[in-house]
Amino acid sequence: MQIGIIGVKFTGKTTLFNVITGAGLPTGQGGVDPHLAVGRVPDPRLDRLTDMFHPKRTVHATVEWVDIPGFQVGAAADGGREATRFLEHGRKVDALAQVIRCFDGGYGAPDPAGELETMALELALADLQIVENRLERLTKEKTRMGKVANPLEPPMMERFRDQLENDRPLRDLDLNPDEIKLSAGYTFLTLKPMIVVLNHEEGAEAPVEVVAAAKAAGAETVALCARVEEELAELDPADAAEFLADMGIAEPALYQMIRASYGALDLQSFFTVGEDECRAWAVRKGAVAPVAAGVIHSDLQRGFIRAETTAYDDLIAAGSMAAAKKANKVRLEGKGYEVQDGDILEIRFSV
Ligand SMILES: Nc1nc2c(ncn2[C@@H]2O[C@H](COP(=O)(O)OP(=O)(O)OP(=O)(O)O)[C@@H](O)[C@H]2O)c(=O)[nH]1
Ligand SMILES: [Mg+2]
Repeated sequence: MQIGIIGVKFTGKTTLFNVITGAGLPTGQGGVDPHLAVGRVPDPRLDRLTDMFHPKRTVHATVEWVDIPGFQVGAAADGGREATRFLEHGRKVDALAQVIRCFDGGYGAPDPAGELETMALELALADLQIVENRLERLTKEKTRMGKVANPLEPPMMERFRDQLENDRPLRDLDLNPDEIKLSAGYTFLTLKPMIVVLNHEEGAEAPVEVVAAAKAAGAETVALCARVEEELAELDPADAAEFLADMGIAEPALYQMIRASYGALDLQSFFTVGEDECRAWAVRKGAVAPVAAGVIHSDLQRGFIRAETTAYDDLIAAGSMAAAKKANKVRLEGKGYEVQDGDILEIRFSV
């Protein structure tokens, strides 16, 4: 699962990408190639479990991030190639995180509302192009064959066209399961989950009207200061904790961005615990226990018998696994069990 970081040039995309992944790319100089790196998903619950079990190692869930080169507003000077390039990379990812510059930083007066609007327009135009091409082909198909292969498709595409022409993203439409399946093959950009990251100056706040506009377009929003996040990441954990305590905040704002992205990918975490390892694993929301077992190892899915399951809150309330068992908080779940966020699983299997 991949999250693409997109946006206008010089908004702090690479700065954030570096903090999330530790990639150490140079900032402030753009570039034309996308970069991919893995980032850990911070989770205070995993820290709690580590305190409880004192394992030899703690392993976080991860997702992949793609730092997509920024595009220049009015990219016509470049024959539009720059805009096209960024759209191509954007199509390949599962969710988009748009970084918006709310700081000056020597790049001129920020225009967060403008950036949000420009991006929405670029994405919608790209989708509209696909929809119009498809409608044209469907018309030809109808003329030639007397009918189209899938009668659901023309009305769906017409609905998509209306939506995009009204400057609304496709993610805003209520699609039925058939339409979801049908539209999946087209990699529509405005159908992808979107997180809007308002990158502001230290101590400043995100402009409320931009937050509202992003939310109205079905995006989640996170406000942070990439510079501060960068400094925080460089501190050792004790100093970072003190810094956060001084500011009166529980965790870096970046964590919210990562978790919002994780949620946008429709992922949740379950845990495995023990003396050797405490680990968070990413699995799709709604996944059944054998699928979760398969994330750990394919043998565990193949030979799945039962999942010994404890809710995270129950374990914490009980204080130890033994106490949770005594309190009847450890359940045996079968193949049809839908794993819940925070479940602690021990898979029983036989191959
Ligand atoms: N003042 C200030 N500067 C920042 C902040 N975040 C990033 N910058 C600076 O802005 C410049 C551009 O940052 P990058 O992270 O390279 O921006 P980018 O979005 O990756 O740029 P492109 O890849 O060219 O599109 C760098 O010099 C950063 O140090 C911030 O929160 N405040
Ligand atoms: Mg960059």
